[in-house]
Amino acid sequence: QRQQQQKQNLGGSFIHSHGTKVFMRPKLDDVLDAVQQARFNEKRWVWIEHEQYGYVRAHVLQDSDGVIEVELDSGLTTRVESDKVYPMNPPKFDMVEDMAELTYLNEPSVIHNLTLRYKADHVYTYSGLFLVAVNPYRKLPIYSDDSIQSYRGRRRGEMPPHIYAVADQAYHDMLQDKENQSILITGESGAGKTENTKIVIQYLTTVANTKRDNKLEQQILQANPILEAFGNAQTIRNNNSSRFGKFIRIEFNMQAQISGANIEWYLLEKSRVHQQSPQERNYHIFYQLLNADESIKEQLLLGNGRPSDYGYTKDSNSVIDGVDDAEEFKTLMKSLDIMGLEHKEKLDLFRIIAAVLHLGNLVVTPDYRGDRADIKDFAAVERVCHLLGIPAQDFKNSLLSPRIKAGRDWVNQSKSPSQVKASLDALAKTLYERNFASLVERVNHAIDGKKLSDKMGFIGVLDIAGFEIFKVNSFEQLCINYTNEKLQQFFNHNMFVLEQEEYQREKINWSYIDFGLDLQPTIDLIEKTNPIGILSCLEEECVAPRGNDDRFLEKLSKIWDNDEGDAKYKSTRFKDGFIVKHYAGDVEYSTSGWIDKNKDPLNEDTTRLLARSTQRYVAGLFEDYLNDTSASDYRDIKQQYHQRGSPTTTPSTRSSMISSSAASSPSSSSLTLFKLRKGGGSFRTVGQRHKQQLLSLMNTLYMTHPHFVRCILPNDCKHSGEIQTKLVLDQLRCNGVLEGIRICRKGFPNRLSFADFRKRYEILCPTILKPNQFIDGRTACQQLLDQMELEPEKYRIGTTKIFFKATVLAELEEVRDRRLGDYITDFQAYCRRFI
Ligand code: AD9
Ligand code: MG
Repeated sequence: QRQQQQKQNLGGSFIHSHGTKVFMRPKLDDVLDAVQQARFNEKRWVWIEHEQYGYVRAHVLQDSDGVIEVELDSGLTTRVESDKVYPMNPPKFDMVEDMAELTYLNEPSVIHNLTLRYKADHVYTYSGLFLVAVNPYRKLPIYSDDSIQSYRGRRRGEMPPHIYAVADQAYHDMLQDKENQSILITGESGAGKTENTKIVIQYLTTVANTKRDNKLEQQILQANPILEAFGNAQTIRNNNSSRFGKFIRIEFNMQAQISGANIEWYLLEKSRVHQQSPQERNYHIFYQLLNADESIKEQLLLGNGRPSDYGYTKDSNSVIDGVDDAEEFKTLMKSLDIMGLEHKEKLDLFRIIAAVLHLGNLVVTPDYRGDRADIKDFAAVERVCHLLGIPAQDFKNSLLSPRIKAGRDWVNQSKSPSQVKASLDALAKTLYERNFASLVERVNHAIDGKKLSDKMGFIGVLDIAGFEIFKVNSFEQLCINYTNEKLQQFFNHNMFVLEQEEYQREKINWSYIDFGLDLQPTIDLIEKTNPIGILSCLEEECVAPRGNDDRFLEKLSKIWDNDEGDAKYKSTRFKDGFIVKHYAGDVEYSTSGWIDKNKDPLNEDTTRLLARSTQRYVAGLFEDYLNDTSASDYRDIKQQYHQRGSPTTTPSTRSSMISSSAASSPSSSSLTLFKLRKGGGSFRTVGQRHKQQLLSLMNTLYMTHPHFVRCILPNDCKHSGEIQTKLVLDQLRCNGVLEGIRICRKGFPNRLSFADFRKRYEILCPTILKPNQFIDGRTACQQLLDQMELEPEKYRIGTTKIFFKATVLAELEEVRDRRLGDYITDFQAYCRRFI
């Protein structure tokens, strides 16, 4: 069927080696298609917008003065404005594998094609430079070993679109160009990013297997169930939703075998540890551990506890349909074994999980005076402290009346019950995140491979949440949307800027297109330091005495809210937040709680205890607090601001900053800024850490040859076979696919050097180029192209290369293959004469 498609794209004919067109003997399918085409030609078919279905088919009855009268398939006639009517592609384009080939490239045609393909279980479709992957929501028989083998070393277009084809292309490009590769997989929650990431890794570990010893490959594959146990959770949209982003780098040696791997993680959703929305769950590991063997549970003081017995799990779903947490725990243990973790190491990981569960069960009540907090059940405190290896009474004191430095003196500050509860939750979140960080570090240690000198390069796979627009958007959404803005800019940079630079270098006839997708102003608004952008402004407010959410917002709108038409910032109607114009749409952010979210305040008295824990693992998690004073945190951050030359808060002494912040808000008295473990040593807030990590990711990506995969959620009910048009269109707009197709078709995406072109396609015109005759490359290629009767708009000849419009090379390849086939047949016939 695919071949037929290509034939049809050539208008049913082929260009023969001598440049003449030859018609094939018609087959039944071709005849049927011709009939279908003839029927299509009888009327002028169009798509029109529809409230419920997005778009519906219709044909034009009358067209006058900008208003068109159409008849729908249902027989209904209606009048529509001409700009709401979209031309339909002829039926031969149905199910086309690369949407860049569509004659009419409009939204209804794209969605029509994706829907047809999806219903026929073709979940992968190319779209110019993207691979679009629609979640099938069922197991398809396209991921077998045989399937992997059939994609090995094959050209794009030779096999149906597949994530294997992308993985193979990356592998091939790495070997051929000796260049690092990246595969960027984005999409909404539940769209299939993580599944496709796993499939890429499955492919690479299969094709680049060392055979002798596949322990490393096994470990790389097992990293995933481990990360999923600790980093994934059931959400309304996805029963196995990744609550963090990741970049997995697979390293290769000069023999093209896997020599190691590395995982980088981003933005773990910590708030889930202490609160979940209805119908969602906490991280899988909590439920898995509570379904573990009794012996492990005994050691962790969990007895025969169930999810309903613990504060942090009792309000969530205790089971997921079709998932057996006990089995999952066994799988996790096996994966940890393969990773080489010893019993003690495993127990330490679970120790933190159990401690978090116990922390959630500490009941904070008012003491006899009514305003101060108390924890009556000392045995419960002892359980937490036994697991964490810290003295129970000191821990209790650190929670109820932490020692803080006010000026030169240390004083004890009493806390209210809600403040203590908040610091317990904060501690649970930090314990969980640090445990996760340590786990990834441990996994990296196992899969790091030997530091070989014969490194060929790496293929990095990025699995990160796509653009988010919710009813209420907060700091977390800003971080993820900022990430996507940068990734989209990366795409634009690659596809448009580099592309056009190359055209210029090659002096081909091309007028520069302003694609109107300059994302820099929005990125500046978020990350700039002068004028101070959103993240830096937040940072300043976090360091400032009496810094708070309102003042942050006020400052921000003073700088950025202006009446300029192209402004990317706007205040909200009720002045309770701001609106950012992202490339994917306007997003309204509510700024309540941002200072706390960014500072991630921790009770410092407690962290100092933890840093001195008798449990080495626990002490290791908090070692950065060992010789800590909050004052140095403040000083560090202030210094960073001075160095960057951005506006700072009014200079004040260290002690006054501490005492005034102590007086201002309950949590900031015991405030400690989040610090990156073993990550360069400097102290950072959540925003700063993310900005830094993103910078490093972008630097890595800019040094790679990227491949883009866009995952699409077909419907919001996890059904296979059902496409909700509007939902899908929204995603195609947000993820740049629609814009990408438009731009790809305008340019000349395929290119070959004169020498390569001549070598490869000389066979098509053997009569022109005589073996020993000198013709310069450009002239030779021009002659070849003239002989092929290729229409001039399909290519451009540069100074060293020829550029082709999408699909042209595919046509030439097919003709070449056929020509080669003819030669072989002739040669065989010739040989037979001698037998
Ligand atoms: V999230 O942002 O982490 O919440 P993802 O990662 O985009 O999300 P995920 O890969 O976890 O989504 O896919 C969601 C579910 O869809 C999976 O658990 C599978 O049940 C289902 N899925 C996704 N892709 C495939 C596939 N290629 N084949 C079969 C799939 N099922
Ligand atoms: Mg995921």
